[in-house]
Amino acid sequence: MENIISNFNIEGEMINCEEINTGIINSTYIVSMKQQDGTIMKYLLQKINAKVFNEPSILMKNIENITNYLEMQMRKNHDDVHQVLKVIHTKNGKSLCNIKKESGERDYYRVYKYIDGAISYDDSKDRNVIYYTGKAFGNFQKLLKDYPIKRLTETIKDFHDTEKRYNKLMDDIIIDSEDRVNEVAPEIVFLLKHEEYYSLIMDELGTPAIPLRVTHNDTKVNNVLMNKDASDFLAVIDLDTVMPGSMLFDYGDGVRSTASTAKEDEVDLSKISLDLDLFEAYTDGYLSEMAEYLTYEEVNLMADAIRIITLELAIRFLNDYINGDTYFKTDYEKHNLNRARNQIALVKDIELKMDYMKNYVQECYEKHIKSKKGNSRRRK
Ligand code: ADP
Ligand code: GN1
Ligand code: MG
Repeated sequence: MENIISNFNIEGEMINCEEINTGIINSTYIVSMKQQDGTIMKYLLQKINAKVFNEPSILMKNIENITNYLEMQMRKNHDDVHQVLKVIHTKNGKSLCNIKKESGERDYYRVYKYIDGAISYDDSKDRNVIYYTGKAFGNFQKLLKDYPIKRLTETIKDFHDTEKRYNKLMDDIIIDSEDRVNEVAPEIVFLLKHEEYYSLIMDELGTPAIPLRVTHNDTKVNNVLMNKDASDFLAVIDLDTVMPGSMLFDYGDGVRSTASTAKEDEVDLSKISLDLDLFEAYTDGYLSEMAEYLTYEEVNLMADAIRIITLELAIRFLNDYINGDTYFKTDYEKHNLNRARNQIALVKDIELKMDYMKNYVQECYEKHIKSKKGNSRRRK
């Protein structure tokens, strides 16, 4: 690690390097550097998963464009509370350092400034934390609402094209390369029965009804850093999947990942449901930032989006299982299958609560629109 760090424009002597094991894609390390005056500076070193992101330099270009723009917006708004990820360059001015391995393949590393004084919750059920998670991602989209979207590259093609992901699953079921299809018949039947939902968002994406926006695409609680007493968010992190897309996937994934009563790989399916209190908290936080910029159709589809993204994750986990676990990191043989079953159980519960959620989204949207109108009348 010392070798890798020495390529970056960082001062001091490396005294510690600790791996963080929360993500299931990249490898992440907190690196502590002792300065000449004895103080310690921390950095975040990441090895980018090149199997998932096959053009790391394009990905870094996206991240630098977005972080520079966000910094500019925050300066304009005199926001000195929230922070933006800061990319540290290599000694020759690059955002990535690549190291050739014996196999001839390359590993790609990047470094961010470590954001200190923050708490990263991996699995919080605290209403406040979830409210500020929704608010952080809403604020992120709001600050980027006028960003020239053509400047952004799709780092993973068709990332949230649920229908394409479903079609790929169907193709791979026929190939059955690992001889695992036999044991997953009930899951396949469940996904077949939900075909009508897969193209609901994508069919209209890019039209005025569902406009292309800058989206984060991984709106989990651990991708927001909170302040110490969870009375505000500090920063939105993990910008690898920032791409043009629909706010519906970001919102839906935010609720899916934060409001489930169980972890994504819980095997006791009776423990899995959607916590309506947390759903409300996330929705309230998100709409407090974004309500006034959303279209009628977007608001209308928000609750459906929670079901669609959960189905998408079930499809992705099941597909990875059938293909021999090549994408998501797994700890044991049926890890991806258990994740798929978990997401299917969550869909079943979401369906029971759909009417309630639709009503709540509408009420909450109206509440925020009214309060914005009230504020702008008072300003006049
Ligand atoms: P992954 O793509 O594997 O999820 P992340 O970029 O989200 O990787 O980083 C993993 C964890 O590292 C985060 O959940 C957070 O706890 C911590 N982290 C990431 N970036 C920073 C940062 N700049 N400052 C402090 N902590 C960070
Ligand atoms: C992956 O980066 P990480 O581990 O937070 C995945 C997301 C999934 C998530 C499910 C690039 O996220 O799409 O929702 O796992 N990221 C990528 O836990 O595929
Ligand atoms: Mg992450």
